[in-house]
Amino acid sequence: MSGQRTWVGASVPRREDPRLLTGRGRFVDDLQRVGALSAAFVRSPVAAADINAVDLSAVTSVDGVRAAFSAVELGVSGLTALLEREEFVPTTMPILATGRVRYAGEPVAIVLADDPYAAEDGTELATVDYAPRRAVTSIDDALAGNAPDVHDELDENTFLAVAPFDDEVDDVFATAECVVRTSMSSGRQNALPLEPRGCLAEWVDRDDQLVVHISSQVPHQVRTALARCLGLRERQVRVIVPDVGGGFGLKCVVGREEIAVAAAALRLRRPVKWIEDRREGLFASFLGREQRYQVRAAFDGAGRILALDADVHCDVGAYSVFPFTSGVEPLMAATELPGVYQVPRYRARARAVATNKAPTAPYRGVSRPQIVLVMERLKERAARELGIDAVALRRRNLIDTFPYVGVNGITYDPGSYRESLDRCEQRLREEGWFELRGTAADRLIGIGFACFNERTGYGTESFAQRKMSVVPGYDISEVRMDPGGAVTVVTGTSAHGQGHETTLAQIAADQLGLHPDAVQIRQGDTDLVSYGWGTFASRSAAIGGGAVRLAAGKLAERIRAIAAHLLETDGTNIELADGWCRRRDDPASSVPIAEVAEIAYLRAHRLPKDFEPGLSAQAAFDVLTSGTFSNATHGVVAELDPRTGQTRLLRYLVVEDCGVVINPKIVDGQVRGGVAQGIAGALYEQIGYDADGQPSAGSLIDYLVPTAGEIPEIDVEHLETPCAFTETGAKGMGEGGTIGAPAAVLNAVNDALRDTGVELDAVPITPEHVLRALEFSR
Ligand code: MCN
Repeated sequence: MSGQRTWVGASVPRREDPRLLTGRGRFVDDLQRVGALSAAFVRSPVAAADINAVDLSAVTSVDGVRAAFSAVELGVSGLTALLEREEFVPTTMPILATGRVRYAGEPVAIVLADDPYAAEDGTELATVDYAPRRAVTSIDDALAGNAPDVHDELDENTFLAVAPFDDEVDDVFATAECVVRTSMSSGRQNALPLEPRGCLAEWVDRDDQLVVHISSQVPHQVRTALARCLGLRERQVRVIVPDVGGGFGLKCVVGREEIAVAAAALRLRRPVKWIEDRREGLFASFLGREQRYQVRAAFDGAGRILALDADVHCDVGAYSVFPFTSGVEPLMAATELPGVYQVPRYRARARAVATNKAPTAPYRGVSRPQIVLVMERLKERAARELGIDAVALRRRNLIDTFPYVGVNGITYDPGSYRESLDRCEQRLREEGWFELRGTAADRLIGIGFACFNERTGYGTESFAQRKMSVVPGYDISEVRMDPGGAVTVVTGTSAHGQGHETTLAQIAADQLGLHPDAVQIRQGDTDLVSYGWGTFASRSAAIGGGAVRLAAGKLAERIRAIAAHLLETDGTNIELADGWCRRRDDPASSVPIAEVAEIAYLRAHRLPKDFEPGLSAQAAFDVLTSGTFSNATHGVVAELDPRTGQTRLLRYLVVEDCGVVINPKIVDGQVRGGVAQGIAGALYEQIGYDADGQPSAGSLIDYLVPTAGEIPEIDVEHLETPCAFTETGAKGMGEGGTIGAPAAVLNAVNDALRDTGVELDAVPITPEHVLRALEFSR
């Protein structure tokens, strides 16, 4: 890539990969401290019970165990996540369960020992006297008249019930030519990052600080929560995020275990480390996705949608998580259901329902995989009833003039909704899949499409509408150049697999006329930047990238001013490129950027008069609109095996548009990873619960994570509609793959089953579901 002058748009190889692929990454568990203790948790074996007594006296008899604390002994208050809405009922998630447990796996006590094995042995000697209660294990269970309360404060086990759009739609349904209904459900999933949760907490006297290394997506939010729970000033807490092996939303909320570990470290004045094991990570961390939709849609005879009426129930588990709360899934679902389609009239009701299961976090895509599933099934069903081609029916309904103000009040910025569908269909046609579908009578082959958008770059205004008590949105970056001309970019975003060390360096390099190798990204440390919101909601390219570009632009101005002084011209006449400052009117008149940097620090007497020494600049960036929407169409060809019921995906095509692509290779990787997670939800992964609330998945033998063997090659094509109001023209895209895949796969499976008269309306689609459908048709 030598000779290249602009870096945004280039497939620069990921700079983080050499260290990660050769075992030189540094994750929390790689960190060692002299005298550190290991933590393990005594967890509730039952889903619902009163705690009569916790006796930890035998625990300390285990060789190597140094201490054990119940909630009372640890004495730390819980986390209360708030939505400032009348419809929201605040509840508290205690750090360790007090008086009552609400899900199997809930932490009741913490054991500290010389090593993790002794700590785990210690947990087995804890005696907890549980008085079991009847567990609430499903949405129906929770809403039944005689249901036990998961929290005393809740009415009908409901954390939040909203009806944000309440159009009078009944008259439309009464007269519409075609009304279709769907009742969709999706299984409970675990985001399952390769690296489980973990932290190392220690008190550092010299800095008067609690230092917590943690596997997290949101270091500053963890700092805020730790300071609040432990009664410290925010300055007294430093949260550092080393390399992270994935988060997928599970690590963008604050875990109670990490707070308990920090409290123990404070109490014992010794470093304490906790690394979650796979078993507790599977069912006792944060889960997601268990939702049910009852939706009807009215269409005219030409297949145009007239009205949408939705009832959404999200099983959010036992607690509201900090800071996003249990409201995040229902609010997202109700607000964004219309998606890429023009919906003139809309009514929605949505609830966050409490059950005796581990709480949910905003898992990649947050409700959008489900709402796309719903909309795309409605389209297929209406097409079938009206005898219209389903792709043509989609085209008739897609938003086609921009900006478009939806019935939900959201302003959709320009995208390539129509073009991505056209291109996706065209390619599958040209490849001959439609003929194969039509003629292969002995093979069950189906084709499925899903059109969707992904709202990204949520700024302060969008989050404020949710009415969270802490409001994410903007981000901050500082760019510094050292006396040798090398650049450090500090950012409030916090990558955990997305490759920001590469892409943010590309953005800064372009502003400064440098090679990206001259730019080092520093992130994930609350002492580096005053506040930052971390990485979630596909915000980092759009918002974090905006702050980096602005800060690098300010720094470039300073460099230009010094160079102009040295070259006896004014700043506007100076161009920064290839590591040089050149006069535009006389390119032979130039000075290396490195020399400017040296002067800024080491020979400041050569600076312009009254010029502040040093080279650094800071900027914040925010998006003050509804956000920016990337979009895509997924096209899938599926084949069902009539003997085993297995679904095999023969072809997977993504035509996507995320505005200006900063790094095509990284975007492709993000799309492919996302699609794999979407296929996992469509065909394989689910945590079930028995009537007592015991989770079915205790290991990866029961929780079916697809391997490379089950994931087809994923072909990605890019369209590019630049965003008008992000600094880089980029829209976010980190969740899109996951959002489109379940709907595209379900549509393909239903298409393959088209002659059976059976339609599947739940994910995951198991071989049993497929066999039952085939059985039904015989
Ligand atoms: N990018 C780009 N051009 C664009 C848009 C994005 O080159 N037009 C690049 C970005 O610079 C960044 C990556 O693509 O390197 C993703 O960018 P973005 O869409 O801004 O998303 P975030 O970086 O904010 O990542 C969050 C998103 C979410 S919400 C989840 S969940 C998720 C995901 O990203 N979890 C992940 N991708 C993941 N990837 C990995 N490996 N691990 C996770 O836990």
